[in-house]
Amino acid sequence: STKSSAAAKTKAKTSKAQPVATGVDHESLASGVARQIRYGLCSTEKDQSQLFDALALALKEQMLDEWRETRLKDNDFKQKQVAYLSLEFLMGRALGNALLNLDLTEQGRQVLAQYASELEAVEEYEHDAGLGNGGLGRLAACFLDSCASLDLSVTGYGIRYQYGMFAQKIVDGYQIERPDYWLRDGNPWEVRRAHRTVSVPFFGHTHTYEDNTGRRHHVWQAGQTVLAVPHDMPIPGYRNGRINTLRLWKAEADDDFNLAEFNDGDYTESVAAKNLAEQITMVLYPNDASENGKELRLRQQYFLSSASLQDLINRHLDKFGNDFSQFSANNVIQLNDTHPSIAVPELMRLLMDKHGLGWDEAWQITSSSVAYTNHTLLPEALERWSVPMVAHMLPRIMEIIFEINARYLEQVAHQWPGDCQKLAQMSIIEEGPVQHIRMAYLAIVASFSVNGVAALHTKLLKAGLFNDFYQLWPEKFNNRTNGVTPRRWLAYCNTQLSTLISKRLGDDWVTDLSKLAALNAFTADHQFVKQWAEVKQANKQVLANFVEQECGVSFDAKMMFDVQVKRIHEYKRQLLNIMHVIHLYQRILSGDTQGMVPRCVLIGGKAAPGYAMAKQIIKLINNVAHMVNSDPVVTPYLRLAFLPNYNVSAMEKICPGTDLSEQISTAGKEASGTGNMKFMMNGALTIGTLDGANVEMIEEVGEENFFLFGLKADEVEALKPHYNPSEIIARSQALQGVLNMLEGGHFNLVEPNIFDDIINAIKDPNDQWMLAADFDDYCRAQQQVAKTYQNQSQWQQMSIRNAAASGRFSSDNTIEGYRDHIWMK
Ligand code: GPQ
Repeated sequence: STKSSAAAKTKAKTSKAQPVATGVDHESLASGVARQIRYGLCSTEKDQSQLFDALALALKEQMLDEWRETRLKDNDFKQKQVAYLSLEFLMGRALGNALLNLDLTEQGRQVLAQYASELEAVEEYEHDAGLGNGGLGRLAACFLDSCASLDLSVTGYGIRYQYGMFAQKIVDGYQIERPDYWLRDGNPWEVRRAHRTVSVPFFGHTHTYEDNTGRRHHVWQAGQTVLAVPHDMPIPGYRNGRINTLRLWKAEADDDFNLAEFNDGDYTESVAAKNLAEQITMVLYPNDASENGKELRLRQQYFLSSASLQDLINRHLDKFGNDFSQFSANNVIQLNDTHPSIAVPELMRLLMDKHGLGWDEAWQITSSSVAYTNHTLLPEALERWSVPMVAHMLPRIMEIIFEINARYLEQVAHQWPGDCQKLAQMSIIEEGPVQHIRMAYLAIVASFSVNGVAALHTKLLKAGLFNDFYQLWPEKFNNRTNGVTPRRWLAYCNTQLSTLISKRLGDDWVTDLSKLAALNAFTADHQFVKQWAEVKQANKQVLANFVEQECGVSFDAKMMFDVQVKRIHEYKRQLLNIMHVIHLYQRILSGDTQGMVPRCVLIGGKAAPGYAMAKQIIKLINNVAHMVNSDPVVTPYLRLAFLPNYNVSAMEKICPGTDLSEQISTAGKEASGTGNMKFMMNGALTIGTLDGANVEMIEEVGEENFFLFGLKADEVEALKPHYNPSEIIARSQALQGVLNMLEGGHFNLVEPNIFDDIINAIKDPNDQWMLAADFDDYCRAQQQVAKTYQNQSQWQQMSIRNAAASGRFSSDNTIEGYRDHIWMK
């Protein structure tokens, strides 16, 4: 029946993103900026921050007509509507990207020139929208750009955190967290759309009654309701006239919020208590790939899920009234990890309790609308919510989860008759002193699609973590290898390389990155190779200036730039990197500089505030940097900097100027990685393990153009039971040298013992990350890097081959996969 809908039949066009003439009026940007300065800001001043606001406001104004037209068109449901639900959207800055996508960069420059300003200077006044932790949040942002550019009707639904990812300061080598009040100067891009406000229930109790026809009704008498007010951000497609929406919900108190509780109390106190409602969207939890079980986090998740689903349903009602027969043909809800998976029982609740559907009909709709993306195999990241907590905060939701579980376990019992262990093992409810809800299981049970984010990751999900489910429902599982948007991560952030590429290939590559493969034809063209090297050199100088400014460390653009930027996590092994730096340092001190290439090592990333080991690693990097950089014997060969406050706009300066990209996670632990792709696109070579999307990067570029080292995922698992680091240390001079130096307190003479946990971790037979096991092979691969770098013509050719092979990692390609195999299937 659902097959007959218009949306099901009218698939999105399957062509590549195609630039078309847009309705944007290029002439009026100048007058728009002038008017914004005069009437929008009521300003006479033309300082740079005012110019940023005026230009952003004028640009938003330019987008409004197409934004409205896009919305009106989509409200017709001719194309299936996708709701991308995510607790994180790591957008970074919007100005340069909007100018690029609207083809207004030149006009923008010219307008600013009239005010004696430069675009690059004005851009620095925009606060990063840091509404995410790392890869998962940035992936959502890249996806929004690709969806709009592919002319897909996809709405991002997220939370308008007032405080985004914390700002990281480094004081005496230690990480200090500072609040990121990114909205202090206002947000020129957003449009508050109060008329689409919805109300989200919390607490209270449920009761049931039968009406005179004998039908049972469930009523959730909420103890508290919170308003969700949409704040929309425009997502312009690349020169195609589509402006999609990122809808961010802000929590606000409704007029009788908490009034009941304060009935006998003070009027002013009860009004003041409205603050409690607003807490829900106050701050982003800064944990990357680890859950912390906080009640406020669950409130955020339910708030986002309920508000977004109500919004979807309201749009549906506007068009189809109370007829839900075509809902799942017209809508798909993509869950970005389990963070919004409470949407499953919430959709059931809304359909049954609010719109009168029966269980079977509601379940049919839910289980054919929801799709789930998993982003990690790490057990500490798998969300589990305590049953008593959910029962208290969301009583009706808890009832529905129990019912989903009961019905689903019948299916399990049918598949594995008499197997009680299977039932316990696969139950959505985990038994124990306190029952917990396994959110990943809930998501899998309710989803028509479950996908991993790289081929190896999906394979490991099917073979390990979700094997039981794979046996039950093999058809649900699929892989969608991650990608990054070539607009921000090449066309925008690396103007010089983009220009060089476009001179040879034309500019089709911006919407079809596979076109970069044609660069392979120029690896023997001396003129081209020389220009390629000159662009890298210029970008290295820009990066060196940035490092000098942010870290006070002088990087010499003639040295090799070796970079690892990502969240600090043990599995990502920044510690392995620093052990290699210490090894080089020792070699230099002992006069063994044979075959060494002068290198500048840059490491950046934030540690979750409660992650002690990650914080210790930051301190070690800073202390090693201090010793390395202050020794004139060492600095001609080696320099080291820790970059504070790594974020999206920092990466825009870093990836164009990097020679060597470090992707050195313990094999089997990094689901995909996406920084690896940004570096590759910009012509960096990679040193890495056979992990995540590295596997597919090697497939594309060839092992001879990649510095591969270390244990494979299956070897890591096989070694685990008899891993014996002391044996490995006894056989490795290099490793002994590093450990001796650490144990001798060389880097912490005035702070004894602060690195003891790190030293013990390396020697621990239970070290999951197997640092000692991979150390020697890592050093060998690093020597190969040095040798290759000394042959600059070979290095530059490899660099070109890497960029040429990066086409597969455009998020356009990834989104075409989601479109054809999940959303429009
Ligand atoms: N990832 Cl579960 C995050 O950034 N945060 C998370 O909470 C989880 C995963 C990352 C993952 O570690 C990377 O390997 C992926 O490339 C990225 O998600 C996007 O899929």
